[in-house]
Amino acid sequence: MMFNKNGTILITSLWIIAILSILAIGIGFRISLEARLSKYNMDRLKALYLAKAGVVKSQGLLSKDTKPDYDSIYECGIALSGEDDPDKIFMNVELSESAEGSFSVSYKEEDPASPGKMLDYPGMMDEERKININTAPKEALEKLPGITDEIASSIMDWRDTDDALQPNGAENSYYQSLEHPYVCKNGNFSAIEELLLVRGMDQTIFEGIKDYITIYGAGKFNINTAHREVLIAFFTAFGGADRTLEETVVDKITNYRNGTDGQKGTKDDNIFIDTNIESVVPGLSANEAAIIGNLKNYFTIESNYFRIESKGIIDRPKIEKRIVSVATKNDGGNFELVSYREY
Ligand SMILES: [Ca+2]
Ligand SMILES: [Ca+2]
Repeated sequence: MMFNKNGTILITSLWIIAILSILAIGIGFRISLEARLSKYNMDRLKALYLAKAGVVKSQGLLSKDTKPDYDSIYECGIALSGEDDPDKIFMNVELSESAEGSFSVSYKEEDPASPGKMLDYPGMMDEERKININTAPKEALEKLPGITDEIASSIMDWRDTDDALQPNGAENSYYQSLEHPYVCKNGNFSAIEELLLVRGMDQTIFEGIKDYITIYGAGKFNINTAHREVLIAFFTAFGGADRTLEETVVDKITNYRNGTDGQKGTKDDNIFIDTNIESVVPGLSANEAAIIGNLKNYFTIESNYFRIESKGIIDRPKIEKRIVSVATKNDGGNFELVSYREY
């Protein structure tokens, strides 16, 4: 009887040990999962703060710019001297020797030499290389790819404060008559995506122009940085009557800007340091110089709004956080953010 009783106790004990072991393994697995999850969350947080470091560094460089009178694609918002190089200043920056990650401030733009191919440009992007949809005259807006007279007029009605229709425009009466009615803004665009609310605009047209438009800036484009599409829009709107001639002028300007290597945004780029560019651009005919003269009210050589696209990267495992922000000078002379988004 004793033997049988002991046997029962043994079997019961074995069962208890087995059940406890299964529980222990389960708890152990859960703890390691939580540890891994919290490392992932920590790394994401570190990546975000690395990206923030990129924004803060860029803001600091903007505030220290010793050449604020003009900005180019290569020296965008910063002053370079000697062996300074935007690549070293902005790319793969580590905060310490033992850093587990880095940040990079750069933006992607199409390579003008091979359409469709995107290049990564180190540093900040000025907003004055684009057309400001809050201030641009209708004549320039309607020269953008895909923008009809009707859309350009509707943009004007969207942003003007009155309810008076432009010819071919659209005011509140139109937007209220839609199946899902909404109010005409009668004020400035708060984001470029707001264009999609304007009569006639659609996603396809928007995709075609989104890289050339902005809501920032005093209204003038920067002749040192402006996209070819922006130059073409203004030159064909105000240059004269001869489209071929205007395209030739634009090519002569961008060729001169690109410098001897023919690449935009490189060290040998030529910079316009005043608006009398017709006396600097080589090979202009009298007619072509006159076209530039007609444009004088629409361009400048400096920029005041800078887009900072900063990526924080943790190396292993690879985790990336991105911040897109826009900075401009405040009354105290420092650059503050007017837009900020984390991705
Ligand atoms: Ca209006
Ligand atoms: Ca160049």
